[in-house]
Amino acid sequence: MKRILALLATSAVLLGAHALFSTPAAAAAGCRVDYTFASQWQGGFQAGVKVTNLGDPVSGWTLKFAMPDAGQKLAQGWNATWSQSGSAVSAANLDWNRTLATGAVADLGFTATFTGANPKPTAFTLNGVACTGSTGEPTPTPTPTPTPTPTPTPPTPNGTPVDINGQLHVCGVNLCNQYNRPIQLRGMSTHGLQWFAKCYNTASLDALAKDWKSDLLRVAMYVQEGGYETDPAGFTSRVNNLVDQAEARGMYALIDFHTLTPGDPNFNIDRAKTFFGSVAARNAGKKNVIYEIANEPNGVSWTAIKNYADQVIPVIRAADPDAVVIVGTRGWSSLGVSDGSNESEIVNNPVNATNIMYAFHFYAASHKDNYRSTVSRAASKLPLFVTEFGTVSATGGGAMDRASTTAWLDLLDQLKIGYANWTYSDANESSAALRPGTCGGTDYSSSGVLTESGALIKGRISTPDSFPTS
Ligand code: IDC
Repeated sequence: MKRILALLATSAVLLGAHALFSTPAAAAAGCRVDYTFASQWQGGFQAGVKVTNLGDPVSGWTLKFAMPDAGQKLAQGWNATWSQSGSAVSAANLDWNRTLATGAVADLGFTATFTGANPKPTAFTLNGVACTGSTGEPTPTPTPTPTPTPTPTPPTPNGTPVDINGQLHVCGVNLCNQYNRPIQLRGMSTHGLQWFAKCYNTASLDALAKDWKSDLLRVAMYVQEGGYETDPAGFTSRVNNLVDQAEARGMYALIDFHTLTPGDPNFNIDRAKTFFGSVAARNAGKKNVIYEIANEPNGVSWTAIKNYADQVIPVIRAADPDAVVIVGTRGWSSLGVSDGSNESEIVNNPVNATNIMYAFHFYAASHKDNYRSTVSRAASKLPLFVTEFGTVSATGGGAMDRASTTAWLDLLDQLKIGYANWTYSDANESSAALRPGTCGGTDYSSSGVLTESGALIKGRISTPDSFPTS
């Protein structure tokens, strides 16, 4: 069902782009392209393409360029409709970014495979006019192995993520630290506590904090499927214990009320009020707690979700007034996209509270360009947090999609959107970061315990944070 809806949404975007060809677009009188290698891996790379319109405003555009090496093949692109024929690549506007005023920028990107050398593309044009200001001009001598743009590593002072950032709050569309500066938190989600409690012990949490350098632990407390509803006091105490474990290691704890089936969070509203009233009172004095009140609403309108949020948030605020609260969104926290909608229903009818963010979830093999373009657009209007994502398909299994995961994480880095990966567990499914059997042992640190997904995500999470301190 999710897949069908996603396909329909994709076709709608493509139809929208087609319709534009009947609208004559003014020719651009000039343009500049800033082309960057965002990252590179064995046989593949990701590039950013920023197009600045230096000419008259346009109401529809196509960017064209040439891949200089026949082995460079576009895998996927975002924020435009991409195609390739031979070495010629074209990227046509989507509906939402069709207009480009003079000086305006379209921020595009793509992933591609390559064999042999990997020089920069050449001959950028916008609506047929050469982008002479381009920094993506042919390099006189193609560099055989370009160095990926290094991530700037500002001097982050010593200390854990919670030491440095302290109590968090929402500032505009960002998450800000105690210095009122935007930060991005990168970390892992537990699997369901009712199934994988043994994966959260001293050794595994030490490895998560020290080796993975995880900024946060999302504590996924299922409500159904053998979760909270079967033992409210027991699950509340397990969650509190993990909040303490995260705090002791300087990690933020994201308390996830993991509703999934039934999809209407109102089904659990009394449980939610009891649970959040209790955990908020108990943890009010801590700086490391973030509340996520509904994992993935589905089969339910935004109005119903908002009604739930408008009732549950005051319960949290009464006990813990300054904590950030994250609200799940329609269509399995897809900002509505998996239901054929988008973020505008939230923008037009936001939750009645401050210091809140909205959840967005993706599974990289299932959710691609149309979801990425929604997030890039929505991120300028709504505070977003990717409280759950997988490198695989939405079933939690199937092949890992490295290119799509890389595209997603680069986008989230660029937008400073925090994220938690599903899952830090040894579940027998490809989304799990640890190989089956790991949680029965004591080694959580060697590379041998990591799955393909775990290795990719650990590589992303363990890079230095950039947390401003003034
Ligand atoms: C999946 C688990 C799987 C478990 C199932 C039970 O990976 O082991 O049997 O839940 O409901 C979500 C949900 C998350 C899912 C995950 C993968 O938030 O609970 O976990 N997923 O399907 N949304 C999209 C994908």
